[in-house]
Amino acid sequence: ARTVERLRGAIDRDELLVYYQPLIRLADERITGVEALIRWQPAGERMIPPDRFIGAAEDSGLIVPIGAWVLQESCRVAAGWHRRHGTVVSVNVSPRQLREPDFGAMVLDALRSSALPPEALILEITEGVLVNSGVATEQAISHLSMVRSHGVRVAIDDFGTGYSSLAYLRDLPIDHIKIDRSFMPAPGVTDPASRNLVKAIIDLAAGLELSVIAEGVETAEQVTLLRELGCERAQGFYFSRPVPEADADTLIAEDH
Ligand code: G
Ligand code: G
Ligand code: MN
Ligand code: NA
Repeated sequence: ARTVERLRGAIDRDELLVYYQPLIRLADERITGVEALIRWQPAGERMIPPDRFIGAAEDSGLIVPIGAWVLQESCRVAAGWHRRHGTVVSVNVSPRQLREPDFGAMVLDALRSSALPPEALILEITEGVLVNSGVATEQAISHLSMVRSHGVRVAIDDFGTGYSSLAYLRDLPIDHIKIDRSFMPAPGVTDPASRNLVKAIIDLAAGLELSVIAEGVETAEQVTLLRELGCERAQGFYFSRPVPEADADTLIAEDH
């Protein structure tokens, strides 16, 4: 309850900020985009990571204005990077946001006011949003289909951690899958099963014409494996942690 009270004022007090983690094309290890990741920096206190407040923001509904702010802010920042370097931006969307009737209008508004082309925006959703049956699911699908018709791309985040049904990958409005970091073989682990699991996901995606982003890449061995298996893009501490806007700006500029 205290978290919700404090979070309520956080936007007005300018305590929220967005960090950016580079998305790397494995073929040449260049930065092709960034994932926007929210942070909360209350004055004079330690920074609060999203795990500590996203849950409360969802339960209280505050994720709706907060999510709109993250989208506005990251589209604004990414528009400059896109103009200069052609990079894209990937933004996390909570299930709660997709229950808002004006979700699609909110997205198009963020694009218009930032002048970021729709093709340069990826929305990340978790698979649960699309596979439970019911009104909320249908509404989410219709929102995503609408923004997709304007050119926005949709990614399944944390792929492989949720549901067993795979039919949705074929039937639903999706462009990318992000392989959850729990699938990356741990350092020193060379058993065929771990490798084959990653391979199976990459091959499945290829068969459905979905592009793959591997998450949580921390070692050179993982990079080599992913490249061998034909994975297109990756992100993780091996390349860069999520960093403040100014640092991301430097990373992108130095790379292009
Ligand atoms: O940034 P970090 O790696 O600590 O993120 C932890 C979790 O918080 C991740 O699951 C991420 O998807 C989620 N998260 C980060 N930023 C946002 C955001 O802007 N909106 C939503 N809904 N989730 C976010
Ligand atoms: O759920 P989502 O994919 O949005 O979560 C992103 C989260 O993963 C962020 O909290 C980010 O800091 C974290 N992350 C990014 N790269 C790595 C990595 O290489 N290793 C680990 N352990 N976490 C990572
Ligand atoms: Mn994500
Ligand atoms: Na993820």
